[in-house]
Amino acid sequence: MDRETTNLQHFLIEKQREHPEATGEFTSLFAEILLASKIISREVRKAGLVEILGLTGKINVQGEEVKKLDEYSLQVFVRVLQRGGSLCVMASEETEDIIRIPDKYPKGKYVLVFDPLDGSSNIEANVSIGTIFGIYKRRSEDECGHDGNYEDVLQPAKNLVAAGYVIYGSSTMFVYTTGQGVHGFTMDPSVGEFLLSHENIQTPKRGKIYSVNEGNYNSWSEGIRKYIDYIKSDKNKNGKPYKSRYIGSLVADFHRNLLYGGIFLYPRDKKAKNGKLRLLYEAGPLAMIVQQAGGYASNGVKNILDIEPTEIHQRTPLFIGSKEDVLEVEEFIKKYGDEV
Ligand code: P6P
Repeated sequence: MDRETTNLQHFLIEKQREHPEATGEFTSLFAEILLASKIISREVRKAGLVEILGLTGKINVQGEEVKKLDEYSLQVFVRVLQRGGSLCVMASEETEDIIRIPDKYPKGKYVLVFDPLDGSSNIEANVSIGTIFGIYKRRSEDECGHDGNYEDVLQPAKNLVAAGYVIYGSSTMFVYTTGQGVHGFTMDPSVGEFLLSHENIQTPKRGKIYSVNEGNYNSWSEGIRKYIDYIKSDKNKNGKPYKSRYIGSLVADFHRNLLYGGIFLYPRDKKAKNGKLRLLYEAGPLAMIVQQAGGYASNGVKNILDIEPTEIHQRTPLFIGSKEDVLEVEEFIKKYGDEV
C-alpha cells in the first residue's frame, strides 16, 4: 500500500474492503486512541523542558511512585476515550478500580484496558517508553447504554478484538492488530499524522537476542537459570551465545525483538512469585500482537492468551517473542521446574 500517503484511518478503510465482514466500528475508537497518543507524545517529547517530570508525591495501586507524565497520560486517555461513545468501561494500571463512563456520555459495546505510560521510571533518562492497550467487546448484555462491569473487563486475551502499543522513542510509532496482521505507523510531525511504515510485521521464528534483568538470576527457578545458561553457551540452536539486550522498558524491548527476533523474559522470582508484569493490560495485548506476527507468548506453561484473569492487576510471568525461543523456555521449565 502507498506508505507515503496512507494514515491509519485510510489503512483501516482499505482493510475493511479486503475483509467485508469487518465493519468500520474500530475507526472512531482508533481515532480517539491516536489523538490521545499524539497528545502524550507531545508531552513526552518536551518532558525534559518543562516542569512535568518528577513525582506527583502519589503512590499508584502498584505501590510505585506516580510520575507526573504517568498521571497526565492516564487523564488524557480517560478524557478523550470516555466521550466517544464506543466504550462501556475502562481499566488501567494507574487506577485501582475499573473506570466507569460518566452518565453524561453514551456507552458503547467496547472495553478498553491500557497501561497509559509503561516504563515511566525511564522518563528522566530519555529512554523510550510506551502505551499498551487492548480492546474487548463487552460480555454483559449487549445493550449499549449500560455501564460495563468487571465481567466485561476480566476476559482472557484470546477474546481481544484489537491490541496495540505506542512507542515514544527516536520517533513515535503506533503498532496494532485487529486480528488481520500487525501493522506499524510512524508519526510524521510535519503533517501531524501516523503514516504507514511497517505493513504486516512478521517476527523471525527464532531470534539471536534475549532480554531479561539478569540481576534477578539468583532469585529465579532452576528451569530459568538453566535456560539462560543455555542461550549464553554455544550449545543452543544458534551455535553461539545470544546477544543480551535489555532496556528495562517493556514496550521498547518488545518492539525491538518483534522486528529483529528474540525473546523477552520476565520470570517469577523469590521476590515476585507471579512475576512483575501485568496480565490484563501488558502481557495480554502484547500476546495478541506477537501471535499475529507469528510469535508466541507464554507464562512458562501455557499461552498467555488462554489465561482467565481473576483480578484487574494480577501479575504473570512473561516469556514473549520468537516462537521457537519461547517454546524452548517451556521445555526447560517442564524439565527442571519453575519453583522459586
Ligand atoms: P526491572 C518498567 O518499570 C516495567 O514495568 C517494564 O516496562 C519493564 O520491562 C520492567 O518493568 C523492568 O523491570 O525489574 O527489570 O527494572
